[in-house]
Amino acid sequence: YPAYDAHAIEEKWIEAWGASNLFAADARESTDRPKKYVLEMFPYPSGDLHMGHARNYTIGDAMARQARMRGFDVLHPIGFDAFGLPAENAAIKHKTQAAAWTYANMDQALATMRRMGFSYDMDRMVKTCDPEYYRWGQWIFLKLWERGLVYRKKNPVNWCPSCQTVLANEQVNEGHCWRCDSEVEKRELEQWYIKITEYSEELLDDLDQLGGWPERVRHMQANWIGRSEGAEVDFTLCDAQGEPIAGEAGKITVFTTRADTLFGCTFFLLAPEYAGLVELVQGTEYEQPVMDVIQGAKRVSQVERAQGEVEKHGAFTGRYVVNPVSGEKIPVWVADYVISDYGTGAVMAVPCGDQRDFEFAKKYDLPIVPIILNEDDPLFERLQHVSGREVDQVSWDQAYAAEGRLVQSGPYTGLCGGKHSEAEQAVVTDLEKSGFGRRSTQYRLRDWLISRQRYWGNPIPAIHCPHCGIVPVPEDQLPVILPENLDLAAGETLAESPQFYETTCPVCGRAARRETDTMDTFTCSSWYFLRYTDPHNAQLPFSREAAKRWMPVDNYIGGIEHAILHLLYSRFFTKALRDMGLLDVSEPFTNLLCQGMVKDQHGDTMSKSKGNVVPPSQVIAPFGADTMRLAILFIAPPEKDFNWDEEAVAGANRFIRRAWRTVWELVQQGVSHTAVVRENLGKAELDLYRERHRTLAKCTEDFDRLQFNTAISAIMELVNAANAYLNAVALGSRNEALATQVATDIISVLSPICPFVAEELWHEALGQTESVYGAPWPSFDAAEALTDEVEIAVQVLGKVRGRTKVAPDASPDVMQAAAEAAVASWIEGKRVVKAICVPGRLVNLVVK
Ligand code: ANZ
Ligand code: ZN
Repeated sequence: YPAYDAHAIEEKWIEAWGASNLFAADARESTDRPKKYVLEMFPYPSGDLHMGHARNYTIGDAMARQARMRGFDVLHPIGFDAFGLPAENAAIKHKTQAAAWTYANMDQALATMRRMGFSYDMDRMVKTCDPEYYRWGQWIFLKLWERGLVYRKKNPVNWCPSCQTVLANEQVNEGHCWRCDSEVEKRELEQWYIKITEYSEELLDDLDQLGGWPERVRHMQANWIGRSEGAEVDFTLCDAQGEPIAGEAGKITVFTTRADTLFGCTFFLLAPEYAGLVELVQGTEYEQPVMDVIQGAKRVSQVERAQGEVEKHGAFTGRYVVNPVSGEKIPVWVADYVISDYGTGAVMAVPCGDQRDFEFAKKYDLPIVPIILNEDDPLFERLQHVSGREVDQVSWDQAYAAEGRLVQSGPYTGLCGGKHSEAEQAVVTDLEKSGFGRRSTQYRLRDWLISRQRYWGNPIPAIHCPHCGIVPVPEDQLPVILPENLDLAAGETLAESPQFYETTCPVCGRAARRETDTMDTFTCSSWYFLRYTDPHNAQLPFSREAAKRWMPVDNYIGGIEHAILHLLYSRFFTKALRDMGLLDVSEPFTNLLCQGMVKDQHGDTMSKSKGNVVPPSQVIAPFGADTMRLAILFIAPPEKDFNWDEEAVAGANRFIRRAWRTVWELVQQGVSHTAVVRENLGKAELDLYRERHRTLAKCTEDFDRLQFNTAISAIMELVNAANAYLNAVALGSRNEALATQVATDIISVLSPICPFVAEELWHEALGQTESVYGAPWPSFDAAEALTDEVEIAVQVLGKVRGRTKVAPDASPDVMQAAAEAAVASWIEGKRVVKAICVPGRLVNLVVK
C-alpha cells in the first residue's frame, strides 16, 4: 500500500472538494433533514491567521463535518469583519489604501483557511467592506431610525486622543481605550446613538433562555446590563433662605435601592453634571468651590468615578432639602462619585450604610447616624429605644454592614432592613401613599454610541441640510459609497473630502452636506450571521424565509473577549430586526463555545512583540494540515487554554501514520461487502467487535459534548484494538467483514478531525466513490460493548506484573492458569507455591 504523503493528499482533496462544491449548504426552503448552523466568529483581517484562529476554526470545522455525517443539513460559512482602524493606520504607515491592505490580508487568510481544509460554503462569503454588504447595514440603520431607535445627542463622550475618535462605553476599560490602551478623555460632542436601552429588560430576561452559553458569559452580560430594583424618592428643595419650595419646582428626586435607610440619610448629593446645579450656586459664595468640583470631574471618566476607588471630591451648595420621611433638613452637596447618567443623577447619602457615602462624610465631617444594626451589637441595645436621633460617637472606620434591624427610624424601628427587605417594602408603600415615592427599576446599560470620526467604516446614511435639518438618505440612494481613494497618509478624512460630502438635500433639493462619521464596526458584526443565510439578496439584507431556514445559529464559537460587546449588540440587532418583522427568532446563538487561548510552550500569550508567535504555516509545512488539526483538538478540551507543544504535534503526526497503516492492513486481505455476522466471530474477533462498540459509543458521546480530545483518545483505542487483532490473527485467516467494518469506522470517526487522510483512505483503501461526508456516522450498540470477561491484575509476590481476562465467575484453578500465562516471563524457572485468588479482581502468585 502507498506511503502517507500529507501534501499530495491534501492538495488533491482541496481541489476535489472545491470542484464539486461539496460544502455548499442546501438552499432549499426545507428538506426532510434537520438543519444545523455552525458558525465561528469571523476574523478581522489584520494579517495571516494565527493559532487562535486556527483553533477556533478547527473546532467549528470538526463540528460541521460531523453534523453532516449525522444527517444534518449544515450551514457553515465564513467571512471577514473588514472595516476598522488597523487598516486605516496601516494605510497611513505604508502609504497605501485601506482597501488594498484589507483585501491583501483577506486573500492571505483565505489561502491559509483553504490549506487547513475548512469545510466552508465559500459561495456565502461576506466581507463587511463590500458595498453589497454595507448597503444593508445602512438600510438597517435607516429602519432603526424610522423606529425611533437612532438619535443624536450632545453629551460628554469618551474620546481617545490617539485613535482620534469617540468610543462606546463598552470600549473603555478602566478609563483606557480597548484598542490602543491610551487614557480616554471626556469631550462634549454631538454624536449618533442607538437606543439599545429600549431592550434592556428583554436582553436581561432572555439570558435565562441561553442555557447553552457558558455561565460566566451570561453573568458578564447580566452585570453589564445591570438591573437594580428600588424606588424613586422625592425630596423637597429649599430656597436660598432655607424655605421649602412648594410644588413641582421644589421636587428633586433620587433613585435608591435602600429606601429603608431614609432615616440615616444625613446629606444629599448631586452629580457635577446635574442639570440646574450651576443655577443653584450662581452668584453665591458657594459658586467657586462647586465649579472647581465640576471642572475636576471632567478629568476622570464616569466609570472610574463610580467605582469609587479614586479620591472623592465635593462641595456644599449652600442649599438644603427636606427628607420626606424624617422631615429633616439636610445639606445638598455636589460630589464627583455621583454619576449623571445613572438613576436621576442625585443620591440620598446614607453614610452609616454605604461605604462611599461613609468616606465622603469622614472627609467633609458630615454626620453619621447609625440606623441599622445587628441585634448582637451592644449599640443596638442602647439605641433600639432611643426615640430622638443620636449621631454616632463610636467612630467606625467603615460603613456598617447594611443589613440588620432598624433603630432610630421612627415607625420603622425594629423592622428588618436590607435590599428588598421588610422595612424597604414598608417605606416604599408609605411613600407611594404620600405621593413622595414610587417603585423604579434602573439599568446600568447605556445607549450605544455608534458614530466614529474615522474613514474606514460604514458611512452613516444621513444628510445635513441647512433648511431641513438632518435627513435620512433615501433608501433608493443606498449605498452611500465609501470612497477608496482618499490620501490617508496626507491626513485626508471624509470631512475634508468635498467629493464625498457635497450633496443635495433629498427633501428640498438644495446644497447640503453628507454626514462624514462612519459607524462603529460592531454594527457590521451585529448581523453578518443573518446575511450568511441569504448572501446574494439584492432586495433585502436577507429574506425572512432564508433566516427561518437557518436561524438561530446552533453552535457559535469564538473568544471570551467578545462576551459583552459583540454578543450583546448581536442579541440587540436580532430583537430589533424581529420587531421590524424581518426575523422570527429572538436570540441569535443557541449554544456558545468560548475557546481557550493558545499560548507558547512556556504558557505566555503569543504576540508579535514577544516574538513567540507560532504561525500555522510552521506546522502545516512539515506535517500537513491534518496533523495541525489533530494536535489542536487533542492537546486540550476546546474551552481550556493550552500551551503550544512541539512534542504533541510530532505525536499527532505519528498517530496519523499509525491509523493510515492500520486501515490499509485491515483491508489487506480484501474489502468485504457483507455485514458482520456476530455468531461467526471467534475469540479474537469478538474482542475487536466489542472494542469497536465500546470506542464508538465513547467517541460519539464525546463529540456530542464537544470534548474532542477524549473523542480522539477513543479513536486511538480503536486503532490499538485493530492492531491487536492484526497481530493475533495472521493474514489469510482474518474476518474480512469485521476488518472492513473497523477500517470504515476508523476512517469515519477520524474524518471530522483529519479530513484529508480520511477522505483519501475512504476512496483508496475502501474503494468508495462518493465522499465520506455523504456517508453516515457509524452506528453502534453500547450493549454489545459489555464483555463476559473481566480484567484482573496479576501479582507476583505482591507486585503487579501483568493483567489478564477471565470470566467473572472463573474458578481459582482457571484464574491461576490464566495468571501464570500472563506473567510467564516473571515466574520462569520458579515454583508457584501458592495462588491467592480474589474473583473479579486479582491473583497473587507466591513463588520460590
Ligand atoms: C441610599 C443607600 C443606602 C444606597 C445604602 C445604597 C446603600 P445599584 O445597586 O448599583 O443600582 N446611586 C443612585 N444613583 C447614583 C448615581 N447617579 N451615582 C452614584 N450612585 C448612585 O446602586 C444603587 C445605589 O447607588 C442607590 O441606593 C444610591 O445609593 C446609589 F446603605 O441610596 B443608595
Ligand atoms: Zn433640505
